[in-house]
Amino acid sequence: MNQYLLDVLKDVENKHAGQPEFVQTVQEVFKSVEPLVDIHPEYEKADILGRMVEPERMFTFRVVWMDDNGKYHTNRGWRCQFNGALGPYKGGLRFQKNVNESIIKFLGFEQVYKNALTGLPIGGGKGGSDFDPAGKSDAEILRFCQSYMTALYRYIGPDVDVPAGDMGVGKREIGYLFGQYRRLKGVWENGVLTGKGLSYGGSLIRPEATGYGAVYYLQEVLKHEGDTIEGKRIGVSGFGNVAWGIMKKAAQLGAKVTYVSGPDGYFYDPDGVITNEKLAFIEWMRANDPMHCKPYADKYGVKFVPGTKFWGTADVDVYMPSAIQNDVTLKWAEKILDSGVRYYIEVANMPTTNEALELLRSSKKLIVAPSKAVNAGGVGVSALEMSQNSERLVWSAEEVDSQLHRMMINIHDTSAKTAEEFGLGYDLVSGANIAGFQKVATAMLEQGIF
Ligand code: 2IT
Repeated sequence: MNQYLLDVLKDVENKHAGQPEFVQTVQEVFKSVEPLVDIHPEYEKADILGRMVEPERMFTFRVVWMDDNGKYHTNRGWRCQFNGALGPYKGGLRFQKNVNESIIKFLGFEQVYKNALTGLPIGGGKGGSDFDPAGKSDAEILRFCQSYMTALYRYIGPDVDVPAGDMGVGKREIGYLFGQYRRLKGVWENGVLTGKGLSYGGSLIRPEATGYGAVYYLQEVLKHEGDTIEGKRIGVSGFGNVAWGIMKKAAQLGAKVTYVSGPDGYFYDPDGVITNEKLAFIEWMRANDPMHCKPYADKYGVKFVPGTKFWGTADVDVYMPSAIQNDVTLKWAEKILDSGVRYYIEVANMPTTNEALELLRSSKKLIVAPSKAVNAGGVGVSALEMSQNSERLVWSAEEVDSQLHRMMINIHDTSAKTAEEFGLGYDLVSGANIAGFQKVATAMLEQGIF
């Protein structure tokens, strides 16, 4: 391995031994970019790799909120402003009880290269809290969001750092966060957050963007293989916002999601989650019972299998892990390989462990597409929301959707072309990592040392 790269990697492994998710993503990206680092000795001189693994700025803050009984609670908030070479820091907020520094940093690191791939002027950042939204009343969510923004508002802004949603943060939370930002600043700066409601600067298609983008990307992969999306059966893990967007777009294009898993097990709907009624029920489950997908099976009289995942056993054409990091471990990857499925399209951020990913990629038996390319449509449309806010105009759904579609075609083609240039064949994982990394590295070099 390239000695410089190895040294930086060793340093990260030693320094951050207690941050497994962060170390995992650095290992994955660094392994891919080795051929790029080999031909760019100036990276070592400017210590580009050393800089890439050190956030420009990262901070924690106390978030105190009062529950409905008048009791106080203290949570921890984070914001990681990882890399601003391409634009204002941009990335979501995750509210989930197991969030920690490692998870925020892994998400921030991924975000840097993902955002570069969109082709839009956004740097990478991420934030969140170990606050558990499960079972909280609306008033409790409101008070938490207000406290969170009170701690954060000084450090963000439309040209500084633009948070959005991630797990546990949707339109409601963004609304409460924005209301508090506006109250504290006393200015109209709606470009400070994305994923807003439509009445105050949100973008049409933003809720659907991540899922729609993932399906557009899948279409390009299929095209490359001389295949089409019509009739394809898809298995997704998760039934959150991203999975919902996949179900909707797949249905529009004549494909169908037939397997869906949740924390409680999975269901199999041979007709697919394709009708408006079923899609609305998925939205209802996400809002009201996010730990269980069994209610769908009960309502529509389809098969439910408790306590397990369907990887490798589902009779589908495409797997799209869309739930959470490290969903697919080595054991599941072995089953996926044995099943003979042709397409493994990552959607959630880092849904595959490194050893599972290595097994799937090296087998050459299936096409593996990486999440930082596949799910980039979400943040891509966030950047389009920022554009609309800057020009104080509202674009039509058709306009946003067509820009999203073009963006996804471009991300796929850039990744494929980059891999080709490096003699790697149709390697979408390396292609995305190298293309994203190179763009950020070039901007850092041209901006000098700081
Ligand atoms: O992981 C992601 O790309 C997101 N949660 C979306 C971030 C954004 O700024 O829209």
